[in-house]
Amino acid sequence: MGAEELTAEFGIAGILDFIETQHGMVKAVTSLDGMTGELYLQGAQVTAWQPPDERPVLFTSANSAFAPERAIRGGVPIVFPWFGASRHTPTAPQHGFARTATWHLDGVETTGSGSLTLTLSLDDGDVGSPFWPDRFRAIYSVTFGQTLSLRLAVQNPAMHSILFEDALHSYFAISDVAEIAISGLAGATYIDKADAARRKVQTANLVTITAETDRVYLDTSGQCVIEDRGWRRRIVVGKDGSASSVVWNPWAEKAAAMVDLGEDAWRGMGCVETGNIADNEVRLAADAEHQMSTAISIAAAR
Ligand code: TA6
Repeated sequence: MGAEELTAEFGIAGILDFIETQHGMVKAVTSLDGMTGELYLQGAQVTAWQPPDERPVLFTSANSAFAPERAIRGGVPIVFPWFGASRHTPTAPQHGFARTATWHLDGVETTGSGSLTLTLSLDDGDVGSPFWPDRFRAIYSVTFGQTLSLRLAVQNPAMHSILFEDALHSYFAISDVAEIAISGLAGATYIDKADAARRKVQTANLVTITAETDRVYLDTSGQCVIEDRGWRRRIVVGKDGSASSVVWNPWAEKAAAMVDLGEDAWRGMGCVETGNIADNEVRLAADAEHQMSTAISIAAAR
């Protein structure tokens, strides 16, 4: 469906509109009680969310491709059905196909408390991936409000179980990478992808970033908090149905090689992701549903 048809069917005057970008991509733009947000149909990717009287919470690169079937650099990409490189098919696209597929918008709902929920879906018939033979149906609900709530449900219509990884690969806007500390991961074991995937334990109470950081924390179901001293705010990342958390910043050298990121942009972004990865991959029984969600909110600095 094009932007005009979507606006006709789902648009809400002054609250929700659909726009076609110069690259032919369709996005939803919302504004409600001072809160603003944005979501692309490609990847069902939230690319902006800003509560009233607050700085933008999500980071989206100005150098991102924003072109059909190219991953958007920033916001909240949906990683499914594999995280990183596929263990089965090295030629398969990094982080799966969900983030470059076009999702269907199935419903829009406003609630009395100043929030707007969009419900989107994707199934195997939409992607026909040569890299993943299984049937699935994914349903994603996005609630823009004082809190940004994201819930991914994956259904298995097959007669046998399926195995997959998933993640909500959130990019947060920060004052400076040197000014943040992340709590909620103390004591957890992590796979250090910046150090030959060695397994280590998070001994320090807070995670700070002083070099390329790419860690998959395992068996951790608690919330994370990004304490940003520079902007004197805390980004609270609550979650459910997720046993893994990922912390990522490419740092200078890797960032310089990423055309869709740009020279110094890496200083102003930090990924704290919610997922089920590696040892925590999901085995979903026949006819069953898996749900994973994250709720992102802003709190004042302590
Ligand atoms: O979540 C961290 C990570 O897996 C890193 O290894 C890095 O590759 C990042 O994702 C970005 O991946 P992308 O495919 O979007 O360039």
